Amino acid sequence: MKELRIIGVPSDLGQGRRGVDMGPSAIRYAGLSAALEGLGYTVQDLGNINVPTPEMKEQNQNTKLRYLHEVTEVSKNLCNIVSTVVTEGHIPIILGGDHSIAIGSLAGMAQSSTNYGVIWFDAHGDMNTAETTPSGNIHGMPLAVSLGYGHEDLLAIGGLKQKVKPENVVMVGIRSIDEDEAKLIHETGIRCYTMAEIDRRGMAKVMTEAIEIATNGTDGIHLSLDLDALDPMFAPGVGTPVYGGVTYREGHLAMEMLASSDALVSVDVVEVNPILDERNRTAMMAVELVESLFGKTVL
Ligand code: NNH
Ligand code: MN
Ligand code: MN
Ligand code: MN
Repeated sequence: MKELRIIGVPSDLGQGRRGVDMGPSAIRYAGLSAALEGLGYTVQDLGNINVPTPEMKEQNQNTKLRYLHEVTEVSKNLCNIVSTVVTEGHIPIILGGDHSIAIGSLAGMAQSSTNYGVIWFDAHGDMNTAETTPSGNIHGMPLAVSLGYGHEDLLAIGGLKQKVKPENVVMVGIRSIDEDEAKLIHETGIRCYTMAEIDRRGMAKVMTEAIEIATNGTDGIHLSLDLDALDPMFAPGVGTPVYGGVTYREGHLAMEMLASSDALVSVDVVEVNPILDERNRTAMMAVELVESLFGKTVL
């Protein structure tokens, strides 16, 4: 059995609401390591990456992208650590922090192969570029960057421009796309399972297809799990909640099906914001989902 390595990235530089930098602590406090050990895994927590706090920095005025320089540095560090973990044959579990950290995790994965499938579990597309972003927040851009679209500093991380192939990328849980962001989704042709499609066809069919797309000829699946994919009823502690999300059981079913696929190579768990949360329940939800992802069953 592969060993698990936990990496914390306490970054809130990629979005506008403070507190998501405490996500790694909240998820650890909710019992992540013990839960995974309970499933029989050997788990090692590598601690947190060093991330500057916004108070230390003047926001760079030369660019529309907020904290571009700092996000780039954090991403490079994460890229190196993820790459080392994968080269050693382990599965990295990367705890955010806002979703900008996925730039570094996918860059790290790409050091060993540019042939991983990606399942982007999110309310949002995260397919904005410097040209299309309405907010300047880099957490709205990581999937675009990983596909080779966006600011050159972000594309240069890890040395190769395109980290993943569009034909093996799937989005699940989507219900909020910015007007200009939609163009890149169509242009790249990535498969986007909206909530409307999940409602109509059911999570089981959607995940069967999603796993098929992400494993078709690939070396495994990277799951990027944004907790705002879940309905705010089950995950209130996120910076940009959107009604009409994935239910408790739909979320678990998706993770259980991924566990059965036996294809998971790495995972991000992002956007948990303890300041906005209710008694750490979003972090607890995150831990529960990760348990299902790593094979927890009833019997
Ligand atoms: N699309 C918006 C933006 O670019 C919001 C992105 N927010 C997220 N993404 N939480 O997952 O700013
Ligand atoms: Mn700066
Ligand atoms: Mn996201
Ligand atoms: Mn989101």
